[in-house]
Amino acid sequence: MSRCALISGITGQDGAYLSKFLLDRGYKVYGILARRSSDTSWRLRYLGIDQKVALLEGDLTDLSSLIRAVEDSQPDEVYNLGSQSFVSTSWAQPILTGYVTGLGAVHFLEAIRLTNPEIRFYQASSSEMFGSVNDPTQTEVTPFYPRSPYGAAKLYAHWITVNYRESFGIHATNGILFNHESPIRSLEFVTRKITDAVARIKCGLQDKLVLGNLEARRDWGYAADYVEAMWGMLQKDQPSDYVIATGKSHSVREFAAMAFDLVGLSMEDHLVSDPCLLRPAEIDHLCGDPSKAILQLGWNPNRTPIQELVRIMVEADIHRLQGQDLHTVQSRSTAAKELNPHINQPVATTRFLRSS
Ligand code: NDP
Ligand code: GDR
Repeated sequence: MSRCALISGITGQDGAYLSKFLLDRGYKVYGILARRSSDTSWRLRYLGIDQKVALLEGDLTDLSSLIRAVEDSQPDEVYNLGSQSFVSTSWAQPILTGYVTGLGAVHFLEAIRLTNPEIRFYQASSSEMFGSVNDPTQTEVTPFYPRSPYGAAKLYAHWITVNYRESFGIHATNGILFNHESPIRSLEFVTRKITDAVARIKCGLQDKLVLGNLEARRDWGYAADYVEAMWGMLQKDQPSDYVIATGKSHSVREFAAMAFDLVGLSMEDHLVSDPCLLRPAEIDHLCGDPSKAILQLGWNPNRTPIQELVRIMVEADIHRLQGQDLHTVQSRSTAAKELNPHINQPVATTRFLRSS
């Protein structure tokens, strides 16, 4: 009999790639769809799987809807990918971020404990939990020091997952994933903001790319590679926590330079840094050590080098703008954000910076 998975955040970047990965392996895939006033399934269409997944109405802040979703889908595996996932927004909406990104995890764990504790559970933990780091690379035992309401909410979700594993014997696993990107990354995240802008500048539709901190360093990988690790974690007999990363970090400036180089444009002619886009508290440097995942999951961190990732994203954005990829167009609300580079910044930061 085919296995069955239930995914929160199925309309997000990772939810879409994970669904495709599981469908290709013969899984029946259910997703939790939070009610929105407009269509959010463009990523599922992009991957050609919108008709192949079953969507159940629910919300991570509503325990009863999660219990119903678990009862209706009878999953073998639950992947909790749903989240208010934009770090900047977490300063503007810290309480909502706590409810969805933090408490959402315990709601799901309770739904599992009350219905069928045999279900295996994956929690989307994040490198943002490391925050201020002293060591050059971070592992599963590096101490946490989150620097945003988002990081703090993820830390609660992380530890409650460990707690349900130890208290109730649930097969509950944290994947501590470092930044991973793709052509279906939302436009507010820096990599997609860069590749979209570079494509627009190349096509004569835009002149400037306005960013915040150009020196922040991140460990960027390709989302399609990372979902395989999520699945791999739930196939292990014993649950554990795993860092998923490439082991290499680059600055925002270096990422932008690669994108401009690719299309033969000079970054100096187009890139501007605006202090209004700085965060109230920044994480200067993150770089993961995926040794445990390589050893225990057989996961390969080198499948998509960063130059290849940048190429995939820039080419997809140029394709979109040339109208060859109309079915991937994002919702109007997301698209509107790109028009105003300040819209995604926390109000408090902007006020602080303007008055200082
Ligand atoms: P996205 O922002 O692309 O997707 C977030 C998903 O969560 C969307 O499907 C969204 O639904 C859903 N969601 C938001 N609020 C609720 C709610 N109240 N109830 C149910 N669903 C909700 O994130 P990613 O795919 O990039 O990331 C997946 C997970 O991994 C997230 O938890 C993120 O925090 C975490 N993570 C991501 C990393 C990355 O680099 N991408 C790295 C480390 C961790 P809708 O579309 O309707 O808004
Ligand atoms: P991050 O991703 O906060 O790491 O969270 P993001 O792409 O938003 O920022 C990365 C770094 O780039 C700097 N930066 C800018 N960021 C944005 N968004 N816009 C800009 O204009 C800009 N200029 C510079 C930021 O300051 C930061 O240092 C992502 C999310 O997917 C989380 O959900 C996930 O948990 C972590 O990755 C791991």
